[in-house]
Parts: sequence; structure tokens; C-alpha cells
Amino acid sequence: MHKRRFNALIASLFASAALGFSMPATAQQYKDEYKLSTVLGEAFPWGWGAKRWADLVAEKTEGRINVKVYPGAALVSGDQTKEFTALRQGIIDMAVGSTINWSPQVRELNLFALPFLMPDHKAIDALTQGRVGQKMFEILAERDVVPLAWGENGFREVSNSKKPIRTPDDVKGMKMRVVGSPLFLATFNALGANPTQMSWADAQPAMATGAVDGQENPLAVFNAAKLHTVGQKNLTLWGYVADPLIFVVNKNVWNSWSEADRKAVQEAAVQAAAEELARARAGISAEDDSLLKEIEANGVEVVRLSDAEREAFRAATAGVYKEWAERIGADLVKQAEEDIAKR
Ligand code: X2X
Repeated sequence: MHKRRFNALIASLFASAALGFSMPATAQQYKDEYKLSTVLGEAFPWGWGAKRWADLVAEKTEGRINVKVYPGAALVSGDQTKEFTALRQGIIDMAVGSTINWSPQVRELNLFALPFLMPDHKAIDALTQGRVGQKMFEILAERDVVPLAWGENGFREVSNSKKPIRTPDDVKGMKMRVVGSPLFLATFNALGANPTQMSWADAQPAMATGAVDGQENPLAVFNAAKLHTVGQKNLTLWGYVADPLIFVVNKNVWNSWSEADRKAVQEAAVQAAAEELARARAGISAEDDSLLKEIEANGVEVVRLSDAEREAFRAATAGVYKEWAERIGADLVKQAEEDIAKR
């Protein structure tokens, strides 16, 4: 490089430093507002957890980081399967997102949607809190986001307006709303249903008008969204998949914060996620089934499957499991199966 050009470069670097460019992060460079995306609002454990995170961040950073929650995937006009892309692009600063909604972009996240992989909450924990969860965080870290904690949407139970579902045969021909990657279409097609993909925003009117017969979502969502008021009178507890939630920050945003503030945001995420997860699991266990009772009191007929009945659904979707295990990564699925067996 010519000496004169080199000197000019040095001079311009100093000038830009003096003007505050390419300086280390300082409080002055923080945004006035950080946009946090979720699908569900504060009436749901998911949205509650996001608000809790925002509040804890404000508290722990003494107001330096001001987070506003945008529910309804509003930052992507309700198109929840575009959330992860928008997060990578910096249109979204932070998110509490479902593995389902990010699985079109991050194929490994489809793991949680393998039918009948996780039999209970301990199985979810064995994955998220073990080497599988660690691996997923590493994968996410390579995609411009900083993952901080695991929360939970929950086990997704199937409901419909037509009749009680006890056997795969009962699902035949039913118009089912699903979301996420093609894995969901494959599972419902294997059952002989007629699945269509749509956002949560579109799902509720579709149920109300009868454009679809049924849907699948966790009990906490079913109840808070009052799905009994849109014709969903039959609910079957089959626990075929569960979606964890992931608390993340866009990498550039993360890098713009001081070390102390990053620590505060991380601690806030871990605390909010733990509290959120407890809410997502409340009232649906053998010891405390108050949420289920509430749903039944609203006139919903709840079908509890025997092990043999559940097995029939597993058998009917075993081909989908096998095909998608390959797509997700045979090694990752094998690790997941091992860790669940050991739980
Ligand atoms: O759309 C759904 O079904 C929901 C709210 O559960 C998710 O965002 C995955």
C-alpha cells in the first residue's frame, strides 16, 4: 500500500473514532426500544413469559435496555413462520419463539415435532437441558442469534368440532389447521386427515366459520384462547408432540451491549423462562388437573386415551417419524431417544 494512502486511511480512522464511529459499545448507542416478538399475548404463559423477561431486563439493567413485546407475530404481519428470518435480519431484536415456527428455517428443531418422541415432561427436559438442547443452541448461535433459555408452549392436544377422536380412523377426512414445517402436514396426512397450514391469526376465524374442523395446541392455549367458543367441543389428550420456546437475542444487538448488560439479559431470560415453564405446565398433571377441569366445565368433552389407543396413533405415524428422523439428522435423533430412555 502507498505510504500516502496509508496515512490517509489512518487519519480517517482517527476522524471516525473521534466522531464516535467504530467505538466500543456505550450506553449512548443503545436503541430507545428493543422489539421482542412472540405469537401469543400476556393471557398465555408464552406472552406472559416474554413480558416477564422484558420487565426483568428493565429492572436488572436499570432501564438501560427497554424491551417492548410485540405479540401476534406483529413484526412479521402475523406470519409466524417468518419470525426467525426477520430475527436474523435484525427486523426483530429479540424473541421468545416456538421451535415449530422456526423449524422451516432450522431443520433440527423439527425434532420436537417427531410424533410420539416425548412421552412426558421429563422427556422434554431430558432434551432441552441435555446435550441435545446444547447442540440446538450451538446450531442457533451459527445463525446470527444468541439463544439464552428454554421455555415451553407445551404438549399439543388435538381438538375438533365434529366428534370425539379415539382412533386414527376418527381423524379421517377431518380438516385440520396446522402450522410450521411440512412435518406437520406429513403427520396429519398419514392419519388420513386433510391438513392445511395457516397462521394462528387465521386459525381462529377458520374455526369459527367452520373452514377447518380442528386444530392442535397445548391445553393452556386452548383454554386462554377459549377455543370452546369457536366450536372446539372435542379434545383428545394424545400428547403427540410438544413445542419448547427459546429465548433469543439478535447477535448484533447482543454485541452492542456491555458485558454487564448481557449478563443481566441472560439472567433475566433464565428466570423468566423457568417461571414461564411452570405456568405452561400448571393444572394439567395428575396431582393438579384444575385447568383440564376448567376446560371440561366449558362443555368440552375430553378424551383420555389408553396406552393401547395411543399406540395406534404412534403406529399410524411411524413412517413419518422414520422419514423425518433422517431429515433432522439420524445422530441427533438417536441421542434424543437415548436421553429420553435414560430420563
Ligand atoms: O400457532 C400455533 O398453533 C401456536 C400459537 O401454538 C404456535 O405459535 C406454535
